Amino acid sequence: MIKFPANFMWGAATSAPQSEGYALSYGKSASTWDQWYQMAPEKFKKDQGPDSACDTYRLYSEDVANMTKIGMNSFRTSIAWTRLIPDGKHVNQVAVDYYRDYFSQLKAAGITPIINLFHFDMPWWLMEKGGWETRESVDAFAFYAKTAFELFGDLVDRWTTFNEPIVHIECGYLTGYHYPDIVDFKKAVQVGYHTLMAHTAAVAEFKKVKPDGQIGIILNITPAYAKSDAPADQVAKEKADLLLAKSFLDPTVLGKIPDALVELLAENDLLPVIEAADQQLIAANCVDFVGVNYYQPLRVQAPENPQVPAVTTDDLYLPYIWPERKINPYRGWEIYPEALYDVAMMMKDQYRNIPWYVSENGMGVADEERFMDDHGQIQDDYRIEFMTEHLEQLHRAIQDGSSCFGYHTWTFNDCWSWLNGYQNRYGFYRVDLDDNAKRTMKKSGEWFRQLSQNNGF
Ligand code: BGP
Repeated sequence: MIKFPANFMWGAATSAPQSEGYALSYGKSASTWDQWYQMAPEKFKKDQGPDSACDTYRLYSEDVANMTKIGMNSFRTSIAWTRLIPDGKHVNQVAVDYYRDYFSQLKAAGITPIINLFHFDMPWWLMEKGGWETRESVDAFAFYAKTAFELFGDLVDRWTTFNEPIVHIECGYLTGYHYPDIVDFKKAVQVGYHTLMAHTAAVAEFKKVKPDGQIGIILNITPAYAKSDAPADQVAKEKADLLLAKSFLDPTVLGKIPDALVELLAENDLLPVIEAADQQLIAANCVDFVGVNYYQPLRVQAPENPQVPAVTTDDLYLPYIWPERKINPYRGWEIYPEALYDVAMMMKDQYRNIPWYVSENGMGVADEERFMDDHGQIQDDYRIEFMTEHLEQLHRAIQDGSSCFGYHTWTFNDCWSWLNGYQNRYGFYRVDLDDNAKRTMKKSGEWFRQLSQNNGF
């Protein structure tokens, strides 16, 4: 029997833009996603835009009841910046009422809310001024954060600032899956830096408004694995670790941007514009906890003829496909639970054993209706196996001293996922878009209830 520590958090995560729907209703203004969808709907799988999110705005009470049914004791979602402060200045009371009722219902059901502030949903009014490219974004985010802490701080004790900052940086400015869909390494680094400073400013506000609360950040983390022991592959691994993991872990947990990262950026003419007081602010505003999103490992090899200065990350490290890998055939991602052990031990050994939790882990499946039985239930044994294997590794790391306090899956209801629309299903509940967003529990929901009731398996 595998038992997890007392008070372990069992739950799931989603985000406002992926679950709420009503993207331009009830006073909400457009985010980059809402605007991009208006401009280029063909980019979105099956033309499914943010309005196809799974209707939580209307169905949140039912969702809270469904969370209870599968034994969740905690849940992460986000606030939509564009719903709460549509013009960046004035609070939308309709949004305040909605979020207050939602968070109150969670608490009344014994489900601890973890509330995140930014899940890739940049307000369009700010994007028009440059989004995270401008320093103005730092102050705008700090104002939003302070407002949210003041409005909901009595209901929510645990907060996070950003979900996967590396993703909006990479996808927006290097690989083209998020707006503004450009390739510009220098801008990517500046966007990353302003994101870090926006996070820092939000933590500073939090310490003033809610000194008794807990503030963290959600990072997609895996230690990079090099193709070989050859020095060039090892250097590629170090560069990937610096850019993708240490860039946010070091300043947010240890209070300092690593010197080696500064050197790497300088060598490639990528240093961002900074302000004199920034380092002091970073040092004074470390997080209380970290959320780690983990899906698949990062495997890298040395690039063959890299350009200097680097034009894209391909000049620093290249993806490597491990021939022996086990793959999720329904999403194409490698399955490697051992990386969760490695990341857990990295948190222990390199990040002062800070309290952390798995804030996303899950298995995406395309065309999941093929696994529906005669009673209309999805028989997702593959997902149960995936999670069990990851939990075994997590448990091993906790036995070895890593301070992990919870496991949240991605996700609770099947939800809308950016350009991928509804292609990859992850939920414990199937959402039927043709039947008024009807929720039906999958087999994994029943499994999760047992898991949480037994605090193990
Ligand atoms: C994570 C994001 C989520 C969600 C998930 C699944 O990185 O935090 O927002 O999108 O990935 O992604 P996909 O639907 O592309 O498989």
